[in-house]
Formats: sequence, structure tokens, C-alpha cells
Amino acid sequence: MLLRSLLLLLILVAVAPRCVADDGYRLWLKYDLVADAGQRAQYRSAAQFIARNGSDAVLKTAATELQRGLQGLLGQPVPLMAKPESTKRGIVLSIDPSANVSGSSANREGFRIASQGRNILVTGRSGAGVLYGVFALLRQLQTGQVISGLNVSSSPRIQYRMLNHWDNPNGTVERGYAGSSIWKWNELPQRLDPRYTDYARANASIGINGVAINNVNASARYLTPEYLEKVKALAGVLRPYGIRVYLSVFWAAPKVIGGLTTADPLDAQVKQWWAAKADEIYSQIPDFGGFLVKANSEGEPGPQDYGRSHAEGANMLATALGAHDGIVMWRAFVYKAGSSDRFKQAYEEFKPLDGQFSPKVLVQVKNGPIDFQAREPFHPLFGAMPKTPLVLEVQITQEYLGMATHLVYLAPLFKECLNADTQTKGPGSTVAKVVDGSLDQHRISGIAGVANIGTDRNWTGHPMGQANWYAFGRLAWDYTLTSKVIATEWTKMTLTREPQSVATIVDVMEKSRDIYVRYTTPLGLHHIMGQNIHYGPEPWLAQAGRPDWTAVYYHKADSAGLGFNRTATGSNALALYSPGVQQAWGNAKTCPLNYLLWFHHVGWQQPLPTGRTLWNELATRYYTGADSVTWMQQRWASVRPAVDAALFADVTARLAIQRREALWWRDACVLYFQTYSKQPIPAPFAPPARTLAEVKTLVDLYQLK
Ligand code: BDP
Repeated sequence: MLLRSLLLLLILVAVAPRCVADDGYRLWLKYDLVADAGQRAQYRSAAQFIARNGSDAVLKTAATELQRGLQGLLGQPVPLMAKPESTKRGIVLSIDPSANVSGSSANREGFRIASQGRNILVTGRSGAGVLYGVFALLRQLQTGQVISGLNVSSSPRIQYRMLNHWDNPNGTVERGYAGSSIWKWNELPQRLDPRYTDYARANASIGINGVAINNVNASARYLTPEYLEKVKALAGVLRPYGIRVYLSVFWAAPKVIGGLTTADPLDAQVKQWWAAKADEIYSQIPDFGGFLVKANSEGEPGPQDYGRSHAEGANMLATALGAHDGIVMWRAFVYKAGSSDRFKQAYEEFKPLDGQFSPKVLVQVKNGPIDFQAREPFHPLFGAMPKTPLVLEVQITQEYLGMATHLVYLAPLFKECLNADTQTKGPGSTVAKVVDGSLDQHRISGIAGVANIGTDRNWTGHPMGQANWYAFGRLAWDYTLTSKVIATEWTKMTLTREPQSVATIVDVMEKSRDIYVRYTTPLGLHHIMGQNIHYGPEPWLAQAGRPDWTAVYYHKADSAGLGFNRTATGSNALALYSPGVQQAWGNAKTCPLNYLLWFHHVGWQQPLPTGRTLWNELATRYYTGADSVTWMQQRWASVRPAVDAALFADVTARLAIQRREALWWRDACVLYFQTYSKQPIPAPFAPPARTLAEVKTLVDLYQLK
């Protein structure tokens, strides 16, 4: 009897993993058995051992990860040897600081994967390089590529590839939609949640090498000895994965926790306090990355409180870092109340400071001039501060893009910004070249993504949100990758390898961002979302703490037309761009429709190049956008046999919410703007079945007011 029960238990344990639904925890690092027996046999014969040349900590991580990956993919353990076995074929991992890899010779993170004799050599310029090479090799197997005869090399185009967590000490995440913060401050430093390691693995697999672990609206608490011990423990988990820890700092920390009466950056005691704090941090965390700062923005304190400039503030912190190998990332997300056009604020404050920042300072600029809207023109500071390295900041968390219920693949948004041509040094002066430092020959370069990660079992809330984390890392490494290539990799590693389903899912992902723009903010509308929570439509919002927190400030609907005139006859924000860009966007007749209402107030009856009037085009986009969600639902339904059942059901349900909310957006916006245009809903579309008053009540319903 006992024997029988034991046997039954054994059988159950053996088959259990197949029965358990895919909860998404493993992200794109599933390492499931390669289904194709022929391919598996090829991989097995090429990977009979792993040899590791050296004992560098990150190199060791690389070997361990490779073993883990191969064990899963090949269904058998692969032994780790001190040196290659002459009679077998295997994978040899080694560090060679002068390895011949693509990219700049100063780059220590590059790798080469090459076949040599019987073996595959993965050579990195450093342990991290080998780790990135190992993940690249595993990706080949995960996506079903041939691995014999490989000869590829790669190195990152951008040096500091950062995730910014907007996590608070109390476990909440500002603008986080995937549960709570993954950092368990009450447990640190004694207990290290295994999740930290899986987080590090996921980041390393896409080349992320730095994480700012706390909210830019920072608590001073992180700089206390008590918290630094906890941060040190986290840094210890991330270090073997080539990831450095950074802290967002609260400008007034010298007052709040230092007992000083001022936080003036020119005050000797303040300078001394920060220098001592930096020394203290480095004594605990020798590879500490540096500081991220939001100052004099949205109520945060900063150097301007003492009549000092952003440069004076940033440089003081850079000096405090002294000889330590750290940097200051100073955010340019500023907009004072009362400005004529928020669009111009950051430019007006920061452009004059170009050339004044110390060499350790990078200025971190959001992709667009307002605030992570579904589509923005590129920020006019890109190209305008040639003497300052600029970090591009994008939002991976979908604050303005449907949070965790809308499927919106963000690589097209990121790429639209990276590919935008500032034309500041002639054609081809793309944002990407500003950011990677090549346009102005900067020694340092950075890119930051605001994380969408939380304690939800699948990390990102929406299962498809994982693709945005993945895409950010891949583009940070190499912004020339296409969004389609990235979506295909991710889908194959995460959802299915069945070719037709891969093609379908990638197609839906590729179109999803444009669809979202169509049913929320077509033709260059922006900032018409719900107040505070930033979810759902609220174009009628006219009263808020500040005019530039309302919707009417941005869309400027009146009986004549719609849109913000930012030409010379309006706020003239357009003048912040180079002449070529001004020319492209300056004329309402020729301005690309995606940016039209960003720069022009256009008459309702104005004909557009599509052959429709502005009003008819606007209504058409809202209707076709919402209908495209039905298309997404249908396409997703077709992949059912190829993807995990639980995951399929989850995405199906979220798409149903997305459809409901796309209709909410559509009805709210067409009914509201109709009160100005006085035009009927154009054929073939049926007018909304509900009234504007009815739709307005939905804000309370869905926003849980
Ligand atoms: C806005 C968010 C706010 C952030 C701010 C920032 O709504 O929560 O603090 O960006 O980037 O979009 O500092």
C-alpha cells in the first residue's frame, strides 16, 4: 500500500510540470525541452560539456546559467569542466579583454561566439561580456536557430542601460500596475528573496547593467545606514549578473536625515555631507553606480530653492562622488507652474546650462516634451545640448498606455523616438546618435526605462507587458534591431514556436501601439486622459491644481477647430527644433498627421491629405481604432491551440477589457469633441448609443473614485 502510494506520488511529481499552467514567472527564460527531436540531437551533440576558463564571479554566473539553460532545452545535464575535453564537442567560456568584437575598443561588455574546431567559443571582454554571449547563444537555441558554424560578435551601443524603479519604502510602486514592489525592505538584509536572483537573470539576459531601485520622488530613508545595509545586500545579489545598483536621492536629505539647516549645494557643510555619504556608500557597495535625481520638479526640492542652477546641484553631487566610479543622472523633467506652454519648459531651463555640467553628469530626458504620452514628438533637448551626454528616459510601465489591461507593444514607440532625426548636425542626427554619444563624441552614454515590474507572479501584470521589458533591454543594447525581430524573439521564447501563431502574435504586437493611439489620442491629441490616475478619457477636464494638468489646456477645442498652435502664431514651441524639423512640422497642410494637433489648431472642416475633413478623420480614427481591438481579439483567438491555456485565457480576458475601454475612449472623445464641431458622426459609423453625460459617469466607475 505504502509502496503504491509512493509510486503514485512519484508519477504525479514527474508529470506535474506539464499539468501546471504557465504562470509566466519564467518570463522568456523558460528553457523548455526543444520539441524537434532532430534539432535537439544537433544541439546535444554540439554541447556535450561546458568549459570555463577562469573564476571571475560573472563568468561563473555565465557557466551556471548555460548549464541551467542546456539542461532544460536538451533535457539532459551538461557537465562543467575545468578545460575542454579533447574527444568531445562542447562550449568554452573565456574572458579576453582584447577579444575582437564589434563596436568601440573601450567597450568591455562585448562578446564573440565562434566555432573553433569541435567547440563553440564564447569569448567576452569581461565576465559580463561572456554572460551576454551565453544568453545570446541560449537565445539561438530557444528560437530554434542553427548553432554550428556560428561567428557573431556584438557589443552594446549604449553604456549605461538602466531600469528605473519607481518603488517606495512602503512597498508601493508609483505608476506600477503589477502588484507591489519586489524589494522587501522589511526582510532585508537578512532574507534574500529568490525572486531577486530571477530578476537579475532576466535583466542580464537582455543586457541591463544598472538599476535605480527607488522612486525618483525619493525618500531620504534610502541614505540612512539602516537602509544602506539593505541596499548592499541587494547589490550583492545583482553583482554576479553584471548589474550595478543606483539610488534616487532626495535633494533635501542633508536636512531631513543629516541634521543640517540647509541643502544649498554651495554650502560647505552640505558638500561635506554628500561627500561623506558617498564614501559611506562606497565602503559598503564598492561598485555602486551613482545617483539619479529629480529636483525642482513637481514639488520636489532642489538647488533652485537656494537660487542655484541644476548644473550647480548636479556638479556638487558629482564632486561628492569624487574618485569613485559613479555618475549622476540629473533629470530634465521640469515644468514650472504658469509657463505659457509646458512643452518648452525643460528646454528653457536646461539648454542654457549646456557646457556647465561636470564630466560625471548625464542629463536624463524623457522621450517627449510633455510626459510619456502614447505618441509625442521627440524632446527638443535632443540635439540641443551637444556638450552634455543625454540619457533617454522611456516609460516601460504603461501609465498612459492602458496600464495592465491594454495590450500595447512599446518597441515601435521607443524606436520612433530613437530613429527621429533631430537634424541638428545635418540629416541623420538621430536621437539614437545623440544618446549613444556618437553624434557629439561623448565618452559616456545612457538609456533608462521606467520599470513595469512588480510582485505579480508574472512580473508585469499583463502577460504581454513582459515583451516591453524585454524590448527595452534589447534596444538599449542595439537600437538598430527592428521591433519585429524583437517581438519574434520574445514570442518564440515566451509563448509559442508554432510558426503561424508566432506570425499572428507578432503582427498584433506590431500594430498594437498605433491602434492604441487611434482610439485614445489620434492625430496628435495628447494629455486628455483621466486626472491623477491617468487612465481612461477625460477630455472635458478643465479644472485641476494647475492649468497644465487639465485636458483643455492641451487640446484647445473650440468652435473653430482643435489642437495646440505651437507655430510662430501660437506658443512657438516649434522654434525649439532645428530648421529642417520646423519645416517638416510647421505647415498644417504638410505636417505628418501623427503630429498635426501637437503643433496646429486645425479647423473642423479643414480637408486632410486622407480626403476627409479633420472632424471626419478624427471620428474615423476613433471608430476604426476601437474596431481594431476586435481584430486583435480575433487574431488572438486563432492562436489558442498554440499557447498555454491559462495564459491564453488571461490575455483573452484582458483584450475584452481593452475592447470595452476602447469604446469608452471612442464614445467619450467623439461625443465631447462633437459639442464643438457640431458635425454628425460620419458614415458608415453609427453614433454612440450612450450620451456624453452617461459616458462621463464611467470615469467614476472605472477609476474607482
Ligand atoms: C509622471 C508621473 C509621476 C512621476 C513623473 C516623473 O505621473 O508619477 O513622478 O512622471 O517622471 O508621468 O517624475
